Amino acid sequence: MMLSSIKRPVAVMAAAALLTGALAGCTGATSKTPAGSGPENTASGGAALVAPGELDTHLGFWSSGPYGGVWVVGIPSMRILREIPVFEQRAGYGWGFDPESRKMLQDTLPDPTRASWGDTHHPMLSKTGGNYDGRFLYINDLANSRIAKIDLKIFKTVAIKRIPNIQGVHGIGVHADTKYVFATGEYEIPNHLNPNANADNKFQTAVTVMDPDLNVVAQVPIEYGNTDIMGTTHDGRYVYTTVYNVENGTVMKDMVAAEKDAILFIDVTKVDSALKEGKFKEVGGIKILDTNYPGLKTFVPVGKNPHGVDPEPSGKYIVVSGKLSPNASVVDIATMKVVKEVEVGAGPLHSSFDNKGNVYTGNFLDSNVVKWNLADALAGKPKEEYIRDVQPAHYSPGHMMADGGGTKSPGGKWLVVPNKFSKDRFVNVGADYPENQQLFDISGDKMKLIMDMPILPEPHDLQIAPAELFKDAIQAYDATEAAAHEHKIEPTKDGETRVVRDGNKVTVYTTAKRSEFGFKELKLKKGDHVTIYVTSLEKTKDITHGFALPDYGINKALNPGETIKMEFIADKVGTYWAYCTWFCSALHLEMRSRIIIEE
Ligand code: K7E
Ligand code: CUA
Ligand code: CA
Repeated sequence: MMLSSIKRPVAVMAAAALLTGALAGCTGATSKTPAGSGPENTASGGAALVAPGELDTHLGFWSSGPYGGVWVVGIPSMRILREIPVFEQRAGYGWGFDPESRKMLQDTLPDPTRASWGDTHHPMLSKTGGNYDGRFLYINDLANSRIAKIDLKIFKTVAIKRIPNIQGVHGIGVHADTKYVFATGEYEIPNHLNPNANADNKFQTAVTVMDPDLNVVAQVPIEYGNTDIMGTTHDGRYVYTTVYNVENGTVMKDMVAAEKDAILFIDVTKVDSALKEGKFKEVGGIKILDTNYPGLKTFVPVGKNPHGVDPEPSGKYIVVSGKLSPNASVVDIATMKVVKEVEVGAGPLHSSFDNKGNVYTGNFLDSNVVKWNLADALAGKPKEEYIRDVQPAHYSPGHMMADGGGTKSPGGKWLVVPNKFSKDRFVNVGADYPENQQLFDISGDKMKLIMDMPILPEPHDLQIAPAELFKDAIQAYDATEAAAHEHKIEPTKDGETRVVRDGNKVTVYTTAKRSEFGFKELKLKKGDHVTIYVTSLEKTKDITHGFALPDYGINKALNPGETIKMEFIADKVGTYWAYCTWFCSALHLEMRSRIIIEE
């Protein structure tokens, strides 16, 4: 092995070289290296390489489809850095095993006794002035009509809400200054809103307006059979959504019957004034806006069954992907009219943007990415001119996302294409194929494929922002702060374990450090209601402990300085070991304490 010539992880090199094919032959200078390429030979002239010990320049936040959470991926290495569990239990982080997160999951299910799962489609970063501000990430759960908020200071889910009066939260939108978060309802529920709320009683779904903490501010009833993908304008004025079922069909044949469907614009300033003027009825505590309020809703006819709606950086236009037509429709926001039908290929689903006026549209049927110039297309130039490049995708892309793609200021460097199929791109692992996501360098005239990366089903959609934006994310909690603020308890000092008994209510305040818990043995009585607070005394970053009491369904990761809270009812007599679940030192296995429950 010519190790000296290898400046990046071997697997990555090999993958890139095999898959791009072209890489190996670029210079031919290192033909004996199996990967065939040093950094200088990559499509991007080396900038794509992230050698061991080097850090990624961007972070991507992936929705994971029916995996129910968020993956955080380094770009350009495409290394998975962590998962943020959202709608499903995750033992690794102890998500859904402590009372707080379990409550968040179960209280938002139609039936709290069922296992919680989610179908996450659209992660949306919070914004200030139409650009990502790195504070929060919002994500939908199509399956259980939920939406969640992730705090990017701690990379954890901090709120999950179930949205009333709709079925299937699909598209979500974040206001340009994160004043509101919006959500669509994918599936119709005829007359689901209280008949008294609206005279004509024909509403099928609603667009929901929430505050940044996901409390419902208002709902706008929609008379058509769905609201689908969502976006917001960079000036904060409008939220808009595709409506592919103006037919109110209940079977596919009927949903594609009409020649035209629509984009619905909702004027956010009219939401505010309608609320102010009391133009709403309260139904079950939710303010249902007067749907006839002047200027609140505008339906713009577009080609049948539209899908993606993406705002280009200047803020003037929205690019609507045709799905059934070979066109992307350009909608002028000021006039709310389709000003151009741009032929892009078969089955366009979503588009993203660079900082040079180009649009990247993914065609599901053609299985490619088409780079086209918006100004040239608007000027009516021929297809050969406005289309700047076409690259195959492997295979059949859905979403695509460039860095900063949905904002006023795209970066113009990276494009990630999450594909729906991988077919022959990876070694056979049975009937379930991995999905394939691809990284393109889009900084040059032509898109350059940098990497294929297999991933679990499924990489649905993502947001990409500079890693710099998250530099203030905490690496260790302040133990005193965390105990006092998160749980409102007195912080527990080293060497101290307090057991406070009040009848059969027992509260234990204890600690964790390498490699022992503060208590060596805990004696409880059968029937005790036990609350245990564990404060990590660690100050060193990356030293995580865990606290698991499997017989009582308890398992939670404990970051440096963090305080966690666990509850259980000691209903089984016996001896049970609480143990540390994160490998923390050579004596990690010794990090366990006995809990004895007596009659
Ligand atoms: Cu984002 Cu797939 Cu939910 Cu388009 S939808 S692909
Ligand atoms: Cu603490 Cu392992
Ligand atoms: Ca339709």
